[in-house]
Amino acid sequence: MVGVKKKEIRIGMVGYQFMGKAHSHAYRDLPFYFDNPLKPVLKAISGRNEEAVKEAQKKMGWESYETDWRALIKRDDIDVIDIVTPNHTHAEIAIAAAEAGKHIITEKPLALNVEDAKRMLTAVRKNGVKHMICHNYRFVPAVQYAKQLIDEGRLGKIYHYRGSYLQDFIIDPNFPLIWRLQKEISGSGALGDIGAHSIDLARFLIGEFKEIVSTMDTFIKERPIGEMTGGLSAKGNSEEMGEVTVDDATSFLARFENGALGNFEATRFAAGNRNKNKFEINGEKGSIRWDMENMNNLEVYFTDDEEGVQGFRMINCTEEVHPYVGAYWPAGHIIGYEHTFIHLMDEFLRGIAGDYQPSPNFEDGVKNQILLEAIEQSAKDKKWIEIGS
Ligand code: SOE
Repeated sequence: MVGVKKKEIRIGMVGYQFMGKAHSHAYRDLPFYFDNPLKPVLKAISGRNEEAVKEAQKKMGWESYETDWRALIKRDDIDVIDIVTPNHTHAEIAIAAAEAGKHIITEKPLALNVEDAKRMLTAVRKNGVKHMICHNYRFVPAVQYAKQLIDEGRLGKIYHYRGSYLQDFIIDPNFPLIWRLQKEISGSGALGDIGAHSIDLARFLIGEFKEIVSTMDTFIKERPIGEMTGGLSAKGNSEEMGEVTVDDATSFLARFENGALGNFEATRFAAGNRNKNKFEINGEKGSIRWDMENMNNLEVYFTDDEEGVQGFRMINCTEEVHPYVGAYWPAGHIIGYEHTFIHLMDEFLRGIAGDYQPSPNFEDGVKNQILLEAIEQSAKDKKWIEIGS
């Protein structure tokens, strides 16, 4: 309603690099496109390097900064803590934020291991705060539309799920040993960084995993010690070498609770594939496929299409009927990567305002982490593993 001032929700963000930029942009653009009951206020950003955090504060439009996340959490002018730091810090920050009564949104994977992930879930439940994990690809309009088609039964019984996430940013052996390649900071490699997204998409689209078997490898075992950035374009700056302690590539097979068979691949060694996150789902009445590199399009095939004109057809998911896109441009005017974060934040703030728990949340994060751990274990033991809850 014109003239009615919206209730503000005050955000405090820990971290400010790649994901910090994506989240900051989402909070800023959200009110421009969506009529969310809450108006995000970029209250404070935190980081240990004062120069860098000050620079980020100015550039991304935050009101103030802190150099210690503990100080951020103590502030009573902050309602939400947004965690965009490397993975090994998620648990400590999230648990402290929950205990301080803040709502929490964190980057994926939830933690380094299942034990920490479960402690995080316990903390948010005990303190009654809302929580979310940033599996942003769920919020691509074409992916949301695929989910609608599947839920309406347009594919019938599901037989196959094929999910792959292919990147190539570390294929050069001189690419440095960034934190994403160190197990004690990242938990795992391609598996937890990008395979986690494929796992989340599969769970979102067709349901829970029943069992898995996997194999993984580290092709380049040592790399130059680099800058401590997560940057996908980091440069080596030393003769000194350090050990890569995570997987470069992981493949796994799965069976789902609904009887479908799954085939998954996560790799950072697929030359030419910059960010190819894709899936194909085959059911008794048709198939659906999607690829992040053409994120607005969904390809569908239905067995009951007329003979002679059967074949995959491409839907450009930019029409009013497609989720989220009506808020932007006329049909055919596409949206991009950054918009997935706007949709995710919109859902998060609606959950806080409407007092419901949005998804994907820490419960999804724990289920994802159980799979990540099982996949690593299976590769070690060379055996199928049942997925518990
Ligand atoms: C790097 O591999 C990365 O930024 C991931 O960390 C993100 O989760 C993925 O969306 C894009 O690639």
